Amino acid sequence: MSRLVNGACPLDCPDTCAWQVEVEDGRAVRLRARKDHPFTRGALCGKVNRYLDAVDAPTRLTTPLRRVGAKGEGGFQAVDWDEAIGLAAQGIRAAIDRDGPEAVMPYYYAGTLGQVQGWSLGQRLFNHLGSTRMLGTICTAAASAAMRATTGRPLGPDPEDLEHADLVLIWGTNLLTANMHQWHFAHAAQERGAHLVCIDPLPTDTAQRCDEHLQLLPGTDGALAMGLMRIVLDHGAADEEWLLAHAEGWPELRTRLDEWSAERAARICGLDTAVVEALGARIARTRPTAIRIGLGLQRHGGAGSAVRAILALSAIAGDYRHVGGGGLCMTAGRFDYLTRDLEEPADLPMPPGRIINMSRLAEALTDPALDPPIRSLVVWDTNPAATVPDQLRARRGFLRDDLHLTVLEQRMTDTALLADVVLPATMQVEHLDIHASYGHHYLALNLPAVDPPEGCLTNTEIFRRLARELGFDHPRLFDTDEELARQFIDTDAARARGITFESLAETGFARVDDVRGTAPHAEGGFATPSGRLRIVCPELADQGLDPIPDYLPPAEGADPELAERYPLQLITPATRFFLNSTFNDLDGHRRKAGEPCVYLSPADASARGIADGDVVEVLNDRGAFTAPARIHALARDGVAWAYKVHATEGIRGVNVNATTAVRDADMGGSPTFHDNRVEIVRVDGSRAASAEARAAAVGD
Ligand SMILES: Nc1nc2c(c(=O)[nH]1)N[C@H]1C(S)=C(S)[C@@H](COP(=O)(O)OP(=O)(O)OC[C@H]3O[C@@H](n4cnc5c(=O)[nH]c(N)nc54)[C@H](O)[C@@H]3O)O[C@H]1N2
Ligand SMILES: Nc1nc2c(c(=O)[nH]1)N[C@H]1C(S)=C(S)[C@@H](COP(=O)(O)OP(=O)(O)OC[C@H]3O[C@@H](n4cnc5c(=O)[nH]c(N)nc54)[C@H](O)[C@@H]3O)O[C@H]1N2
Ligand SMILES: [Mo]
Repeated sequence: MSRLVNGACPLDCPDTCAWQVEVEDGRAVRLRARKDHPFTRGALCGKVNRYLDAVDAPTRLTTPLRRVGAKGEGGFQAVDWDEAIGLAAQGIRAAIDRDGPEAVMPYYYAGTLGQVQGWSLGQRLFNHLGSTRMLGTICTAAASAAMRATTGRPLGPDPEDLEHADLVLIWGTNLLTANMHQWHFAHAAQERGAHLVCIDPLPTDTAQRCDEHLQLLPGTDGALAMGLMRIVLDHGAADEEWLLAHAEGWPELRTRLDEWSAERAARICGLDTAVVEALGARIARTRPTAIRIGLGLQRHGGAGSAVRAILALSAIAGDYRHVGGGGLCMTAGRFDYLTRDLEEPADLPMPPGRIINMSRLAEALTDPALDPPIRSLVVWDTNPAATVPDQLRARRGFLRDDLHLTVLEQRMTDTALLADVVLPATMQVEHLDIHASYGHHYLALNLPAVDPPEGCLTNTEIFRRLARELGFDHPRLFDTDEELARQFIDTDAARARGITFESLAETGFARVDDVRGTAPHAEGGFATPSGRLRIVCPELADQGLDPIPDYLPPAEGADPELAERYPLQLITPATRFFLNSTFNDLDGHRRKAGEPCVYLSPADASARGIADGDVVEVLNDRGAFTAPARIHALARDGVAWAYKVHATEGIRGVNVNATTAVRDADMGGSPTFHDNRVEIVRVDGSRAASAEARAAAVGD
């Protein structure tokens, strides 16, 4: 007899799919997408429909481990849970005794987007003990800060309403890879005759399926947005009435646009003026235009400014008046009013701790001036040894003998390999969780379907045991998983919508608003003090930023001196069959993903004597990685790419982040992964080296 249990995909992806687990004899035997979930629509992606492979994988961690031998050698010994928790607590206590609580730092991210397993008791414990606090910037910080400044919170049209737009700009995101279920709604618009434009330096699969592809230079989106606004204005299509009623700062922006022209924008973006003019004219005449703003474009030095300029573009022609029109980046703002932050309950004492930007981890772990140094790092739901910028420097930090590292994990990651204590965690089909979404408007409850392997505990249970071992007794550190899930939606707004733990347990998911089929910002309704969209945001001046939208060049992309030494820009975006490093330990996923490669244009390859398949080194002052080269006919000259985190030495080891920089973007302390100059050189002895060269080498 089998039964079906409602759940949700936990991955860090805008789609947060609703699924059902089929359980037979206590085992999860099949995973099915919910057909009745309006965003999931009966399909899981190519990586998650094999999620159960990860649950049963031979690479799954099922017993606590302590390090034996030197750091980084990979020697571990199985220990029982009491000893493991004792060792983790000892690492924390020793750091506090030596340098105070700020010598302890928690490090977490979105390995699961579940509120319970990701964003509750761990943060409570470390906040309560007064540790260093982590500023969570690694993914969306520039876009989030830009939206805070402009729309107050991440708000916009309902992603499902994109099907009503007549022009859709898919800007800085590869929907078919990273936000697959959004594609359905863009495609539905296309089928109706809408024009789809992809704005991306790379020839992605999404770009191939759009009607037009603007293959601009990386980090120049702000210039494109300014140029397009100027053209819209010149066509007399600025919606003055909407702008004056529902936006702040239109007169200042209009003046700023005097400095812009199609030619100037085209020159900066490396595009034909006629192409920019044509798109501007199309925007001027097409209502509604929708802009799906991706996160890829905000991994550059001028990222926040670019998102602000694009949001201004989304407002200039009055698109927010129409169903499906306007700018859409993330949807988190739809959940704020009906959910609660589980990390900082009001009744839990939380002494202030210093704040460290997670994207600067490599620096924080190696900076001799950091006082106190980080001596105990506790990591969950993330694999920073692979995913933070400046990987080689981070690795040196992780290898410090005076750093105690505890890692909660499901599998042996690059980070877990460097740990003093590894604590095996449960997976989504084994624990309770509750999910909001950053790409649609549905909450989901994930019920445990099966028992975890003996030897695995939920993150929350690990933190309860750690809190007890450390001698804490505040009840908020010991709430059960169900209590936490209930607290998340314990608001009047949720009750008013009939959303309760019980209702979610019954249905699996619930819509959080009624904006589908409406134009929610036709009359403003933004989360700013005035409810208006802030084209000009005066507070930005206090941060040394321009309060009026404008183009801010990328850091390395626009550096001519650096361009001499490192002529190629390297973008390292999402790849289809992994999620960051998640699933890279699974044979099936690895087979589908293929070998990690670096892609470059025919001209860039031939200028370097590189043939397709040659092993090359990708390098800059920070480090290098090697990979086979792939020559891509549609690559733009000067712009190469390699997929993020895809390690080149087996499943772990050096990856693209050996070359990326610890550097903040203009807003939010965001990292700048795609703003990265490199050179690519053929490695001697690579496959295509000429026979003579090979013979000569042997002769030597
Ligand atoms: N299959 C899969 N899905 C994923 C992920 C994954 O690893 N695999 N990752 C998840 C996570 S954590 C996130 S944050 C999202 C990320 O998903 P996206 O928002 O799609 O972000 P990226 O993959 O960083 O980059 C997307 C696109 O932006 C382009 N891009 C880079 N620089 C620029 C620029 O300057 N201007 C413009 N216009 N485009 C630029 C890249 O070429 C790339 O095609 O996806 C999530 N979904
Ligand atoms: N070069 C380059 N680097 C990038 C990016 C890029 O575009 N280019 N993108 C950046 C972005 S957008 C992001 S979001 C970061 C993401 O980087 P990470 O947060 O490091 O993401 P993952 O590699 O997926 O690691 C998540 C880990 O969480 C674990 N996990 C999942 N669920 C649980 C759980 O319930 N309990 C425990 N204990 N563990 C769990 C998984 O096994 C996995 O190892 O990477 C960034 N790195
Ligand atoms: Mo991300």
